[in-house]
Amino acid sequence: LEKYDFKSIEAKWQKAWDDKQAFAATTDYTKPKFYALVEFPYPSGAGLHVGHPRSYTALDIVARKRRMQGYNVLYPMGWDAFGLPTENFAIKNHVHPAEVTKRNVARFKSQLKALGLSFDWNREINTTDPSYYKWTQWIFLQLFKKGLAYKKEMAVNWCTSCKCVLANEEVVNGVCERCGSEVIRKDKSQWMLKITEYAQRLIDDLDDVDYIERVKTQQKNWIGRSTGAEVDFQTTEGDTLTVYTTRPDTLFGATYMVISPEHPVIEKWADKLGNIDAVRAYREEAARKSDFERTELVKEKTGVKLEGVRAINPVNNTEIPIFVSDYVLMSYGTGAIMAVPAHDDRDWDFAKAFDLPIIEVVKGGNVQEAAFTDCATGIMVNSGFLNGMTVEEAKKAITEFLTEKHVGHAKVNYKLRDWVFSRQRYWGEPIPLVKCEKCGWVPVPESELPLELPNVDSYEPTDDGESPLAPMTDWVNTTCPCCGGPAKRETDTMPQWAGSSWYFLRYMDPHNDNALASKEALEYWGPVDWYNGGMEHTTLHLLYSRFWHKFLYDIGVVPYKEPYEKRTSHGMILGQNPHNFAYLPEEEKKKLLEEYGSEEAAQKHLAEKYGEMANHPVVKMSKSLGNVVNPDETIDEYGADTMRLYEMFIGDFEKSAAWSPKAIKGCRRFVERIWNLFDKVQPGDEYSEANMVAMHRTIQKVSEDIENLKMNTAIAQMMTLLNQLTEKGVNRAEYKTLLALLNPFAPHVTEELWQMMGETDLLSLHTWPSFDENKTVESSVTIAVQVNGKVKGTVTLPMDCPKEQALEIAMTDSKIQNAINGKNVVKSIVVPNKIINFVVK
Ligand code: ANZ
Ligand code: ZN
Repeated sequence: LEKYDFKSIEAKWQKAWDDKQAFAATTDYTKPKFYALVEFPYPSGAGLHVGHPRSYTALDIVARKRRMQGYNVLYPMGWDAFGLPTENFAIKNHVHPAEVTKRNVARFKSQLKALGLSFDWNREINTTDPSYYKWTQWIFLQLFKKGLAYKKEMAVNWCTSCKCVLANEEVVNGVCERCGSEVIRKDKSQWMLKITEYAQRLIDDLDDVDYIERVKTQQKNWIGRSTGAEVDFQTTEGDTLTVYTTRPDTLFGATYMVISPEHPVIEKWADKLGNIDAVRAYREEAARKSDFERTELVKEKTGVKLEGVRAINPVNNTEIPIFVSDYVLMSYGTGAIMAVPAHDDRDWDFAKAFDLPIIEVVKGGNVQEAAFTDCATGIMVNSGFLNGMTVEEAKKAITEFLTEKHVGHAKVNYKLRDWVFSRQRYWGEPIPLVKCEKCGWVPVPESELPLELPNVDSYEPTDDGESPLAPMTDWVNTTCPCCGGPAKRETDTMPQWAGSSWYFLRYMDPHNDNALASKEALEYWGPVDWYNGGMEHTTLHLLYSRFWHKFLYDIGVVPYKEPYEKRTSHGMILGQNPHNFAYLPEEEKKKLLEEYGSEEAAQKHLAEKYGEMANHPVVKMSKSLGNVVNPDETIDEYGADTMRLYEMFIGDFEKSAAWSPKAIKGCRRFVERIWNLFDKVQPGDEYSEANMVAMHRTIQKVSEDIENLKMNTAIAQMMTLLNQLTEKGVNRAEYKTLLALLNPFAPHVTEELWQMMGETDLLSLHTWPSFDENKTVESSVTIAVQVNGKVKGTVTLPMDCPKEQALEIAMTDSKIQNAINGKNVVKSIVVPNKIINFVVK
């Protein structure tokens, strides 16, 4: 046997698969299909991260298994390549973003190929390709034509450094998700997509798909459906102010009202307010804060009372003061609330700060000490006709009362906001609309799509926040497709999320010029059977793409309501923290122990030196910590098969796990032991009696574990089998089955050994091994038989043999008969599958 030379083996089989088009999905639409999908990467300048292959390898294993099971498998890959980092790199280095993208894609592609992933590269797509974004633009135009894209002047999140509008989801803890700079509010006219129109269906249809539970929960919480009532409050000015409340039952406890600083009624009442200047000043201050800051629970409550106007509580006609405060957002509900300090934390804080009355309306707490919010099962008090009712009863009764009196009605609200769909940046899909003075916004004719991005000299956004396309007057000035008059092109581009909102459809028919995909392809391949991706996309990409897909379903483009049948999610791969005691070099550890006496004291010192983060043994990989693992180096040193095995063996798939340079060596030894076993293989076309159960059990376990993404326990089972075959001997049938089971995990070395066994077909396309449930357990067991506590012989019984039968068989054994020797059996004890004891006198 030659030495295991992974480099030549891996190169050889990657080429063979390519040459034979082994992983190309066919257009034979009569075969059963399987569509496996992983999130296509953003081709960043950093290249592949060791986190990427975790998801890609897991579904590669599923895809490979399905091929071996006879399915027509689609497992595609592409590039989500528009976006800020590329553009920022282009600005800094004066290269065209398209050029940067090309380089990054080439690097990513060679890295993915080196991993032996069974992607169908014939179907590679790139969102920045005009032949691709032609259809992204086409979908946008359909949304526009159905009234689901609209332009709106609104306060948006503005990143002071990127000079760019950000979606709410791109603002994390008040700073820009990408660059960490401060985010402020700014009024801008934006294209918006009405995802809110689909809010209820996006919740309801989760019942029809097989997503892991935490994905469903996160989507539901993000959409944030709440039920309550809208209540009209008369004011002493004559205007009514409508509030949204989830607790109409607490109406008798409303002791003041709060409106958002942006509420339009303020300017309407400007002349009548005694303190309009103070109110305006407060509004300006609020404008500088993000929604996150404004609604933070712990924040000190601020506000201004409107002088000269009061509201009237419709249940008891009491006059209550109206405040302006930034904790009420204009973008939710009606932008006005009835404040019930006894039962709401923020209202309670505010009431304490402004010395306002707190009236208990649900019994059970001490509302002068703290808001009693956990009161769903309480009984109403101080509430007129609601007294004595439960909260649930009171909600119903008050809503009926308000409806009858025409001062309110039941109302459902959603937290979900419409999707801010324009960016003032260059590297994105141009929005295919023109503005005509006479006709308004007019779509670019579909025959003129794609509307290509023009070349510009500078990609930098302008200081006033306009897109870099805005100064390109040649391109901007055009004629109206409607009336032929002068018109201007929209210069904003689409956000990064656009291209990924439908990419899974394009893979089904990637070269189609006449449609985003043919009806037959959509019908056959859809929906995606299994989609794996990161939890961080749950409320962004995953929700956006469900929305687009539902829209495409509504206009008859796709035949299914939901894009993905099944969704799973992987945990992150983390790095070891070089500032944590556990991962210091040994001499360093020794030195610190001597100096500080104990490990705890040494760790305390490390935390003082490097900050609190030093206390976490595993952390996100980062350049600054120097713990980034380079996949190229790992493949170079150990080979792709070992890398793949390690990525799967690292821990439970859905949990985060730390990369360990030591543990990867164990996977490499496993591959070498499989290799070395080749020399020991004996002839034999059937499993030997000695290995029968182990073989069937392993096939069963590996088959089932793959379906549950329990790749680590599948590998452990194959390791156990390898031990047994090494010990008890291995024949040809057994070795071949082991190679087939291992093939999806370590495809190169198993192809090579398969060929060395004299097989001529590709193992990757060979049949997946089958098992017999009955043979997965030992069928018989040999146990000791005692007479009066002394072992007198053994019997072989069927597994789990019933007691009566076990005794009968034991009694027929001549040694036992001799031992009993005609005496009386006074008692017989059977411990199933273990031992039999006869007590005789
Ligand atoms: C009275 C009340 C009493 C409330 C009580 C709560 C508890 P969710 O569940 O998130 O929908 N609210 C309404 N509009 C708001 C806005 N624009 N900005 C800030 N807060 C607003 O929350 C709805 C509750 O949040 C509403 O019910 C309202 O306060 C507040 F014991 O009304 B509640
Ligand atoms: Zn016109």
